Amino acid sequence: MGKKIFSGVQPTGNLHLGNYLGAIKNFVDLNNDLDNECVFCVVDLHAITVNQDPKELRNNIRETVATFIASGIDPEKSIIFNQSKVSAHSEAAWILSCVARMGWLNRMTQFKEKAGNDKEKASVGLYSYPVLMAADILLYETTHVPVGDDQKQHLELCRDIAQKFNNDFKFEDFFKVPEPLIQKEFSRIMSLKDGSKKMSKSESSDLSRINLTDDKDQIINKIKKAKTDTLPLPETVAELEKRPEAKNLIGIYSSLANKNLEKSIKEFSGKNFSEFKEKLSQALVEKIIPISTEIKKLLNEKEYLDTILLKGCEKADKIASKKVNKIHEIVGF
Ligand code: AQP
Repeated sequence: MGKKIFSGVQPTGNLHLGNYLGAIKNFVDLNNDLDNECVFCVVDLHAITVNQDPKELRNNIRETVATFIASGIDPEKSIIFNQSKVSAHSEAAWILSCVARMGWLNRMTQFKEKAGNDKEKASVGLYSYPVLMAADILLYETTHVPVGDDQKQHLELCRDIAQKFNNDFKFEDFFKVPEPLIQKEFSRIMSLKDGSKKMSKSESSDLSRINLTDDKDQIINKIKKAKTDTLPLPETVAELEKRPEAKNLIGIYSSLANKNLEKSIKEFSGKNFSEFKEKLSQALVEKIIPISTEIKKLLNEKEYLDTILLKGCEKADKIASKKVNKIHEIVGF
């Protein structure tokens, strides 16, 4: 039987290699399986949990759609839409926020990381973000959620919320309890400047990430400047444990080449980083340049992108509004 897939990407600009290898690449494979029903959401409501410039946000919404399509998601096969235009998401999020417990949210590490030392000044939305994420997923009878490793905890919370709602209202299986689809290897791509930090859009240095809109020279330059250590490449996987930057770069190479770490290590063991980096740049250019060229082309076709969103919103709204109406009945509205 096919899977019902839901996942989202925030339109916060600078979509990067981590987003691609951790999530979007997986979306494409799931989209290509004819048995699956996929919904891919541009989560603009999530984006405004931190300040956004309205004009940039509008452009970033289109850029996210363009990235989905340029990466290989077929808008005829999968639903692509933006969250703010399907009001069931906000409605369900409110109801589910009355089911979720403060204690559960207090444990979310992403809030702690993003709010930093000044939690008092973080938006309430940033705190309750995982409840909205649960609503997104649960509205579509989702069976599987493809995400990067950083979203694992939010997905566990979503499962807890679904189960508590089903229990509280004595409605077994009303919400399907979704399974995470997190790749076993390479599910967390790290910064090119610091192997202990996640590659991220909000990192101030552009040299820390490969953007999906980077050109060939930018990619080559970023890989040249990527942090490494002074040792030659290792001979075993175990040796990588204490070498986070080397592990990350070999991981990126392996993921692009669809190889496991062991195979890549065999290919490069004992060689120096400059030789490896050349091969890595080549693999990146081969993968990223066709995507970045297509993104740039699609960004000139605003009407086409807007039509995809409009059609996607109509399809998504049909599914989500039906589910939210049932939620109303169940809670007694
Ligand atoms: N470094 C990463 N490695 C693997 N997967 C990643 N994802 C994000 N970063 C990595 C996955 O990409 C999907 C979309 O993420 P998002 O854009 O909605 O939000 P995010 O996880 O907050 O992305 P960033 O880049 O880390 O943004 P900032 O800098 O704003 O915090 C998700 O499935 C995510 O797991």
